[in-house]
Amino acid sequence: DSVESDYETILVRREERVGVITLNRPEALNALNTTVARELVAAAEEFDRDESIGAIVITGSERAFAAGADIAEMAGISFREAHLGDFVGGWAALARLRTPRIAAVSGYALGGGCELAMMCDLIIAADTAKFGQPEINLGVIPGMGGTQRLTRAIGKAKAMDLILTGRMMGAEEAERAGLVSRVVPAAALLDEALKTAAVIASKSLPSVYAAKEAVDVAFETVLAEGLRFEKRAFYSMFALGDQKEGMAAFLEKRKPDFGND
Ligand code: CO8
Repeated sequence: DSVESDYETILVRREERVGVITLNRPEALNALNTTVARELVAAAEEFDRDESIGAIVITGSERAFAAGADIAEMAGISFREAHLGDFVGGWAALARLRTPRIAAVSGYALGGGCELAMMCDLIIAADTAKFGQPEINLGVIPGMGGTQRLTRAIGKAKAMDLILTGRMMGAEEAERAGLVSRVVPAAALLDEALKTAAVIASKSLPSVYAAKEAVDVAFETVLAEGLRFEKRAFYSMFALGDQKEGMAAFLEKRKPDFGND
């Protein structure tokens, strides 16, 4: 473990090939203000540029992953300021990073918190996790992908239910609905997330990037385009030393030694 930098609202460390970012505004249940946005995106971008990092874990506290955008910061914003200032626009950079991200969610993941979790590639939830898009209760709607990513993740029926009522959904329901990859006891959450991240980080980096990109295309486009993209990406893997090594290792009944090239 080593602390990488001094941030005000997040803690950043690395565990071998895994970068760990912990939201750290306990006084506001990790509400996402502009400082959190700037710091979290900067830390994640730094990990993304670092070839020795193969996966990123984003987590919060036991009580809250993040209880949403910071309502105190947002309350007074005018339409003009929102529109011209694009105050949630900076978050999009996070979703574009190549490095796989795991959200390790305990407690509340509401509004922007749920949206942040959905910007990750996998969500691992503690049995205490509560997901929701309660923006409707504040007289607004989700603004950081909630209406789009939640609908694609869990379908129209459940997305409408959650977004129109603002109710919370527990970890079990979230797993059944397909939002969450795994549910584990709260005490085991970080360990499970770190182990999963380490498994991903042990694979060939170029294959992981290609696999993630291809799944993302399925999420973002129509089937025909996705299949075309997948085939191109698949064929391109045969230019890699790691493809030769991975297949040779299988045929020789040994473990592959990937060189990430
Ligand atoms: N913003 C600012 N402060 C918050 C937030 C928040 N979203 N959530 C909690 N807090 C603060 C509380 O004000 C309180 O502060 P204080 O102790 O100074 O009064 C402290 O955190 C603890 O919270 P509570 O006392 O309310 O704790 P409870 O256990 O009683 O309740 C809840 C927990 C149910 C999570 C409750 O705090 C709550 O409902 N929070 C708001 C949830 C919400 O509405 N989130 C959606 C916000 S809108 C949004 O996310 C829009 C997204 C679009 C753009 C995203 C950009 C990032």
